[in-house]
Amino acid sequence: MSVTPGVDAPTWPAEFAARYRAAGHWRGQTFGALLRERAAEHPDRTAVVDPAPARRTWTYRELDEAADRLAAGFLARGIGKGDRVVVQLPNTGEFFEVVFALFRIGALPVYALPAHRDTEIAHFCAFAEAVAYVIPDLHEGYDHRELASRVRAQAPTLRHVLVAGEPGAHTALADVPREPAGPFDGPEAHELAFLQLSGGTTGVSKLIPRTHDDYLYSVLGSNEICGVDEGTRFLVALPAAHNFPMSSPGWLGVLAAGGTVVLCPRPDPDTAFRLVRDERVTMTGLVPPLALAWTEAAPHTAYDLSSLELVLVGGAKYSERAARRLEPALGCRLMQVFGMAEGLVNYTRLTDDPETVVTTQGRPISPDDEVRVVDDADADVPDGEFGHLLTRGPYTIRGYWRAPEHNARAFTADGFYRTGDIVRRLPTGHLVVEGRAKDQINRGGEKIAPEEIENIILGHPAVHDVSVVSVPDEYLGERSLAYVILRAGAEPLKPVAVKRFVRERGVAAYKVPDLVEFVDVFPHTGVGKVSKKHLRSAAGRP
Ligand code: OOB
Repeated sequence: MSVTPGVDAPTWPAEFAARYRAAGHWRGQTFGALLRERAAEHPDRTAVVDPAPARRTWTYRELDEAADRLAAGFLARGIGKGDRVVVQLPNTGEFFEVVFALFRIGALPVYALPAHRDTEIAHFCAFAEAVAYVIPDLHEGYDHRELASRVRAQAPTLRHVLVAGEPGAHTALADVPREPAGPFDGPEAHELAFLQLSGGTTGVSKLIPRTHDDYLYSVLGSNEICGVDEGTRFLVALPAAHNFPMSSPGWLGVLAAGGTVVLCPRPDPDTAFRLVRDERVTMTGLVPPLALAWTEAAPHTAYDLSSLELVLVGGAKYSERAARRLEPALGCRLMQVFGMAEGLVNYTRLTDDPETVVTTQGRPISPDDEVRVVDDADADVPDGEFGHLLTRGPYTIRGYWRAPEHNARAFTADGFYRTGDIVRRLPTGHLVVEGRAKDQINRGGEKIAPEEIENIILGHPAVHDVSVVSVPDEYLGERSLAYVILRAGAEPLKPVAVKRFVRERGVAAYKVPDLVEFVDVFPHTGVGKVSKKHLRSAAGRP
């Protein structure tokens, strides 16, 4: 199932592509070629450490060869260029073998998170017309093989379910033939590398098509900003499939620089601190609630954290108060990162003064990132004033995968992405994130589209109407609250029954409403729509 450029995935107009190539941003290198290059330069250096349950390592040569052999095995199974493969693996070494094998043959990983369940996986398989789905056997006590059996029954394009571990009714990843790689028709750097998930504001999440060229540019730019080199030992504390730990500077940045990726099975301070000590970790990326947990635990830990040099914090707003505490507690530098899977990534810089690092969310990677801050009528506002952030540039997509109608709203006519974030730009170019215009909940970095959860709750026979909003939370930043209006004459429900109903529909646990309240009416806006602003303020949020 091939990909038609410009149709399945909108691309950059020719004059922009030519400009980004001429500037040297797009280098014409694929991820597969990059790994090959590093393996040739230093075959015996450690690329990946998977510490759990028994410590396993991959040298650059081993990872390169494993990717080649698995690539050949995928081809032998009929998985080829342009095919979509939903990859739902936790932070394990197999994740790297699988994604690099797919990159090499030009098949596109669709990055699911380990938390995703039936609703999300079925959607990814159907929408991407996936031919294969790669899972662990059990993860955190959950049997992904059963999930795969249910999804497979309703996904006509899905030909393979590959299991890292005991396969059950499916095929073991280990049984995919590991043939010596022959010559094959790999991707070109301007072609798609993978489909990333959007945080989403609509009932179902959109897929984000990223090319080798555009993505590598952001990754190598991130390496420069973060000082990543062959001595970097990066802890992947967040799920490896997420854009932040993949590219900011993330595992791809570290592998591009010849450093070492250390996988963290769980990001709690106890697990992570032990790994920092044992593996002499120098760098990691965290969402704000984790950064806070690490900050609070560090002064009391018995583990030696002195190898840590830099912690990046992003994915959600990091409060200034929490930011001020990180460096003294962890004994390392802090960098804030404000990024999005659609493209634009901002970092504070190692050369910024300490106030800028704790009070801003950084400035863009590239001089060719175009940033506009505009009012409701798309007119630019002066620096220092609040406005909607629009952006266009060498690594920001021009449209979502197969979503022309949504693209017409999410992008301006001249190709700027409407981020949905409300920011202020300082004269230095640094951005301060002040809020959000998009209908989304950011639960400690995990994004929830209220509409998706509202649609599920509306399926309950006792429910007349529902509105899901965010409420402030000291630890997570935001939590979700479902306001529910029951049908006249319906049996009263308990909040827990609504939560159970959502959970049983099979969605990621972080999307189950934290709170449920029953009301008689919603406040409405002038045009008769439910006013989320009023609901949020009723819940104590301005
Ligand atoms: C990262 O990517 P996504 O795609 O999960 O979410 C993007 C959205 C942004 O539009 C913004 O609303 C929010 O997440 N966000 C932040 C933030 N970083 C992301 N809001 C406030 N402060 C921040 N520092 O979350 C992502 C991708 C790459 C690197 C880092 C984060």
